[in-house]
Amino acid sequence: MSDRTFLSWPFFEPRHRELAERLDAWCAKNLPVAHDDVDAACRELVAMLGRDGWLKATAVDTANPAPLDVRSLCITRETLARHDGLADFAFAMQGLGTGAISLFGTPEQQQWLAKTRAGKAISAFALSEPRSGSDVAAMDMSATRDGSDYLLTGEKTWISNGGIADLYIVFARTGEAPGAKGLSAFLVPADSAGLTVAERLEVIAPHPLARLAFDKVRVPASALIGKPGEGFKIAMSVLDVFRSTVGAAALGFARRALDESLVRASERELFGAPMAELQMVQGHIADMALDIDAAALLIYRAAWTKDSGAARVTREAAMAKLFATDKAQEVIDRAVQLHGGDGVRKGHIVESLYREIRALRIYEGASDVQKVVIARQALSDFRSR
Ligand code: COS
Repeated sequence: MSDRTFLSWPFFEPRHRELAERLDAWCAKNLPVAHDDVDAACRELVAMLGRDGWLKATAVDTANPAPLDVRSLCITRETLARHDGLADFAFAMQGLGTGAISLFGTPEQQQWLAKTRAGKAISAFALSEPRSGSDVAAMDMSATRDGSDYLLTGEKTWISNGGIADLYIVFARTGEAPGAKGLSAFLVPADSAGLTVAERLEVIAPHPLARLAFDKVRVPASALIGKPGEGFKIAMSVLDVFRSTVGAAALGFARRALDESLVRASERELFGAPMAELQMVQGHIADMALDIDAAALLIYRAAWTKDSGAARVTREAAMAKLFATDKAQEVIDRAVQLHGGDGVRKGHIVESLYREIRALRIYEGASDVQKVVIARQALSDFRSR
């Protein structure tokens, strides 16, 4: 059983504590699922999570609209990640993939949300391109007007759920202005003519990932999310909500690594006593526990700030993601060390955590980008004093 004391922190309401307990029990019963075929596993996970109501937090309920609750998103990701990284992935992408519709969609566009919240449609967020990852404003993909339609042409890559999604939120250059002010967001159904999976991408912790090609993909003007030229701000606003949740997933991986290490240190004998008696082992455990609590404080500070009505939490979310993902990598590395040979043995939970954590320091804004975001804000706050 993981440390649950953080749930009594003042960031939470009783409903969050109840969510954590109920979901943990559900996970213990239903996870992990087999990962041999990641596409099938993700489809199964989305269906299971939707059937049992866990996807409701990922998108707004159009019948009863309320802002996305970032604390619920974080608690859910942390809990799922602790049990099964692919379950966390399946949950998270339903939110990231529909975030632009939840925040800026028309009532017609928001009709998709009933399906994604029920696990009956899979969504994806298509921002990165072969020549534009961290530098979003450098994107090449174009959307040109053709009568009352738009034609989308170009490539998107590193698209999670690419190949299994039913809908893609696609960012493209509409050219109202150079750079960041000339991008727009579109809702593109996966069965649109001219949209193909150009390549499936294999990574160290397998999950559905693809490069997509758009060859004059025609969408009606009603597919435009927000106004022309608002795409960059839409993308950043979605990331403001979901970046803290990436930190929460990392926190779940780190907690699992600590839990496994506590068992190992207590049960494994070394030099005639349990490993836990050795001060060098205690040093690892202390650092792990400290990093986990510090990460949790930053994550739930960011989530609580957003839920309390802050218009932007760019700095808080960047800090939470940066610290939690970088520190989770260190925590998991310590867990590998404490597990000795077992820690690098294929199929061991600690070995899979070691592979799972790495991408979180890259996607949704690499650690380096988070530093840029934090520094820019600190400098701008200083200059406006
Ligand atoms: N919310 C709302 N608006 C935002 C915003 C946010 N979080 N961040 C920036 N903006 C606005 C800015 O205020 C600016 O508008 P004004 O000129 O009207 O003030 C505009 O957007 C451009 O911002 P900026 O000048 O900071 O843009 P840059 O091109 O310098 O990009 C970084 C900044 C690098 C921070 C951005 O491109 C980024 O986050 N990159 C990482 C992208 C990422 O996460 N990729 C992974 C894809 S998902 S796997």
